[in-house]
Amino acid sequence: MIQLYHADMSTCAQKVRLVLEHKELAWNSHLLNLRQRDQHEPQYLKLNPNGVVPTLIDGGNVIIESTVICEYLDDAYPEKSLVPDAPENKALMRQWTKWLDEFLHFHTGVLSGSIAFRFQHLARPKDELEAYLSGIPDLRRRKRQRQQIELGLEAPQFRESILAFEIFLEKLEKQLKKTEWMAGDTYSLADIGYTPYVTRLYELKLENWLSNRPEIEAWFEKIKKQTNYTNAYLNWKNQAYCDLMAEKGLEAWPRIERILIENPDN
Ligand SMILES: N[C@@H](CCC(=O)N[C@@H](CS)C(=O)NCC(=O)O)C(=O)O
Repeated sequence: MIQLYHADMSTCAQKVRLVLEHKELAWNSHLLNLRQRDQHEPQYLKLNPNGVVPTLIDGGNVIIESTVICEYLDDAYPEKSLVPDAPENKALMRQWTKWLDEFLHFHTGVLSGSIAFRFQHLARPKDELEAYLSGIPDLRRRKRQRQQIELGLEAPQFRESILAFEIFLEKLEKQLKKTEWMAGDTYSLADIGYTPYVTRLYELKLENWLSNRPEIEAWFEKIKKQTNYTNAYLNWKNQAYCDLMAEKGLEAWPRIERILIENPDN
């Protein structure tokens, strides 16, 4: 049976669970606690040297990188395909998922970390925090984590990440004016990829950001109605994380609004 190493609130793990549940595949859960540093355990690093979730094992094959895992699942289990037939829509889907990996995922990490998750890290003893930081294999990620934990909304990349999210929302609204789903007229890996990232805005109670974006709101209503959203997201929701995100996100909104208003492109 398929084995998935994942975490309840990880956006990348949510993507993979959305695919597994859409395809109604049976899978075994190996739930990691990222705050307890399960992802840095030597046994896990043998599977995923980057020290991140998710990791999928299927028939002895170890697959890492959430976008690659999603594509793998669609190739290996083609029923209820999530890849559009038309080559141009397939290309559009891949442009979206590539942009997610190269751009938006990083900025979402800054947003969630600087606004909310830093408080989980600050609550632990200093030596535990240092052990966590020095266990992060990727040095760029390690530096970013330290800055967002120590500086929060004052972290140098916070403003840039807000503006990056604004670019994303503009781009998505524009796309959804043209097509029913993100990569054409069918639900695809692009919609699945971005579902956790739009969900994150609601978790952080930043939905005001969407108030002039009716296409995204309508798209998200359709997303929430799919059974995989219940099975892959709602059923795995960590209430303590959501409470923290809601509280800290509401506090951060005036600051975010100011950044958006001051944005020279506005
Ligand atoms: N490019 C990787 C990124 C994975 C990633 O960033 N995972 C995060 C959770 S969304 C993680 O495991 N973080 C570990 C940590 O916080 O130490 C993928 O798409 O699988």
